[in-house]
Amino acid sequence: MIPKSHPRYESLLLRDKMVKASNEGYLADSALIAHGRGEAFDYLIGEHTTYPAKRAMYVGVAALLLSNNPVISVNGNATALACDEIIYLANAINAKIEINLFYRTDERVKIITQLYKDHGYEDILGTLDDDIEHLSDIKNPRATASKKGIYTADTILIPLEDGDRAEILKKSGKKIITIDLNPLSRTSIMSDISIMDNIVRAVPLMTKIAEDLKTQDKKVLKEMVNEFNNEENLNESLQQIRLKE
Ligand code: PTJ
Repeated sequence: MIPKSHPRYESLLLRDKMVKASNEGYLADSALIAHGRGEAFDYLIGEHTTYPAKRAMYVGVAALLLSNNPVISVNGNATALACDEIIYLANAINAKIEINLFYRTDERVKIITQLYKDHGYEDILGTLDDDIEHLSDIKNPRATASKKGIYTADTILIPLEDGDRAEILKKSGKKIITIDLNPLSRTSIMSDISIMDNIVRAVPLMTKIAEDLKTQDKKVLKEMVNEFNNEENLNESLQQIRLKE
């Protein structure tokens, strides 16, 4: 039990969630290392949502609201940290949720499928009995996607995604939005819209933004997406780290 008065309370709570998920058997072996990398970047930006991250969230939500078949891709880490919040966001933007594991095993897929169902989300894709295809005919385990989900999606939100997979998605012509605390990662650089923030802060805020943007004229949303420059926004995100030196 972590006392609320602990100066690192929030961060320790997230560690606890990760350890619990690890014990439940649905995290990748390297999940805690990936989490640690995220923690380090979060520390450097002061563990708060920066202005460029917020701007990218608005544009990302606009792009998701404009798309015909939006999908939120979830892995072990994203599920451990924000399962309920991801379900709320999916409902708010009318997106599907697909299990998409870098280190895919039947056992992990089974546990994560059950977890989403236990949390009230029945229509989870990427399960063991789903119709799985290969993106752009790339016969590589990294290129698998559900026929109803990522395979036919036009816009995909990929929190905490590995670079190989982001590259394959990008090459297959999808619009990619990532949530990644590392603005230097291949995923952040390759994505169309990169949100440099912690998933636990970003997803709830994106749900609020969705409620706000839902009633906006589509023309306004299109302008927001067209005017956004990811490279510039990432450079601004990087400066948020330097400001802390
Ligand atoms: O569940 P699986 O098999 O799909 O595997 C998941 C991991 C995360 C282990 C896998 O995708 C992986 O190895 O990813 P990487 O290449 O380590 O990339 C993860 C990125 O997420 C890194 O750039 C981290 O900085 C970032 N990250 C970690 N924790 C958070 C985060 N970004 C936002 N919020 C976090 N809490």
